[in-house]
Amino acid sequence: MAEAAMKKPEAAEAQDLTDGFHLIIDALKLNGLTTIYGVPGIPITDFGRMAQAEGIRVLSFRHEQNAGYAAAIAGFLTKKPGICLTVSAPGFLNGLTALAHATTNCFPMILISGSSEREIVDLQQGDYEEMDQLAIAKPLCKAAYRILHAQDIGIGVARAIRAAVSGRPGGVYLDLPAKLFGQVMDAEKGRRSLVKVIDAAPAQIPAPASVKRALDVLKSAKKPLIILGKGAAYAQADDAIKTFVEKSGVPFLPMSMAKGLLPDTHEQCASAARSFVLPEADVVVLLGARLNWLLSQGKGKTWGAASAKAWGRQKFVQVDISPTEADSNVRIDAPVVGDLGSCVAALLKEIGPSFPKPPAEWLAAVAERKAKNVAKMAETLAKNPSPMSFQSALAVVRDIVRANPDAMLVNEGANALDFTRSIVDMAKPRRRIDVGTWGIMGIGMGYCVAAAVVTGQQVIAIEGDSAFGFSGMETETICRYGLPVCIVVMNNNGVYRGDEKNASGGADPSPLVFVKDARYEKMMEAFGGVGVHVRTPDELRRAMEEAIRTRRPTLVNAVIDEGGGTESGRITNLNPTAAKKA
Ligand code: ADP
Ligand code: TPW
Ligand code: MG
Repeated sequence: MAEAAMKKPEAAEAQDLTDGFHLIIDALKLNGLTTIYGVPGIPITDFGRMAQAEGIRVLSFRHEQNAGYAAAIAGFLTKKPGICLTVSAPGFLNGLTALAHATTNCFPMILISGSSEREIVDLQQGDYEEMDQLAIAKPLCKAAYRILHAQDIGIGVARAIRAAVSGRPGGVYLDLPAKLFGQVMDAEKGRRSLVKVIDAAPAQIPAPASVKRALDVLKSAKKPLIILGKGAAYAQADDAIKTFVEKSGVPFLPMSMAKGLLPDTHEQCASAARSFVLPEADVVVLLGARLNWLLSQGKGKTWGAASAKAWGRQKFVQVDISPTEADSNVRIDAPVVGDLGSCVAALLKEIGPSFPKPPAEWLAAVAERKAKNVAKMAETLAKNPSPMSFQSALAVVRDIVRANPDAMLVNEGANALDFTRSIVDMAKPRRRIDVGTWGIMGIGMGYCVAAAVVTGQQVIAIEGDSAFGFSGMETETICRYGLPVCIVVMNNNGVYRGDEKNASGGADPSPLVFVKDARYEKMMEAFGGVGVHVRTPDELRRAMEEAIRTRRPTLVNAVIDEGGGTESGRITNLNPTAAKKA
């Protein structure tokens, strides 16, 4: 782009004009949205350049999906919508998976996409990258808007921000046709048309009666349990949540991205006794967690019921910002609707000093089960098999994370995910980010970039070798921006395991296995980062410590026993079974 184009149009100097490009940039900056994750191209190339020139951090990715995942998790970490910027049609579609992911996970995000000429698109006359993007985005996000006129940019951006962060957060699509960018208007009028959003996510105070009802239900419990979900992590009400859990004395179970809200080593943490407390509990308090598949829909054997569809005996208290979440799967005896911070504050106000602690027998039973399982795990972790097992490698990661409690932990894969979640303790809130509600593969490198950019902290990514492959090209992005990311590829030669054979006896490998002994570390070396190939826990420890000491982009290719994993990790049961095996 010519130098001159970086400035406002020449005529603008004389007449003080502005244009669509600058109004969008100004609208974002006015609302504190100063980072964009995207991929350039028609019609947003100049927009990206100008945004960078105007002080916005513009991070370019190698694929829009990864930029989108970065924006989604930036939304989770900051409570502000993460911004993803894409080109029309194919770029938009590449970003759309991430927008849907953000919506499903209740993360605030705005996908801003350039689009082609409306009049040509609408008559289907075959424009460059023609697609009715607004219509396609609508069912996959919380709200979708299009801005046609420069004077509407202020309002359009404000609407997108409010839709993303208010109530239950989610993904918003903002469609910007190519023609909008060049539209010119009087600069002063333009300035006045911009909107600084006031109180984008207003506090939602729960009804006092609902708070009282919740505490009455909790008081009646003989075996209470608190489940912390990522909605509680998102709320950034860490102190209030900790105080509530500790005052109540109730054992708690963190969902994976709520790990660290209270330390996993907290004496009330019941993670190591999960399969005991879920069926045994009689009252369960859900704080920002849905009774979806991750909690067996609140019913079935997991909850001590006789059959898969039957309800257990539990009573549920559910604290959630969404008024329609309650009763989605089983009866909720005490719904408390509001933002988590306000709800927990209200619960704390009511709870008083004389609130009864849970019966000692319950606490003792949980503690006993915990101790038994922890001892069993310690035995496994102490082994040093060759090749490394997931457990012997993750024992190292556990130590490194313990020594670096502020580091961000990104995690995806199947066995690589499940073992990490159960072995690696988190000490602080919002340090663990993972596959989320869909169990999606591919979030890895996008999350690494955003985590490093948003927090400035060291990032450690524990990646299945398959999982890593979905976004592996972004190692270049990590090197380009010099981010302190240490990726550990748990290399077991395939999806779930690497020892499977082609059942037909043919020459093709099984659909689940990859090239044997692939040297993933060379990908990082290709872009100037550090690559290390490790076969033992000691080598892994040294490589990770060095990565953290130097803060250099590092990929550690950790050779793991290719027969050590199980199908789908912990969720083997979700695979349909054939009457006749292949
Ligand atoms: P997890 O996967 O950790 O169990 P879910 O994503 O299933 O968590 O549930 C998160 C829940 O948190 C959603 O129902 C969402 O409406 C809720 N939530 C999100 N933000 C807030 C908030 N600020 N206050 C209260 N609830 C929230
Ligand atoms: C977008 C299905 C779930 S887990 C997984 C796949 C392909 C990879 C497991 O292998 P990996 O881990 O990462 O090597 P490990 O340790 O067990 O060997 N496409 C998307 N999302 C999902 N969840 C899948 C496919 C899947
Ligand atoms: Mg694998």
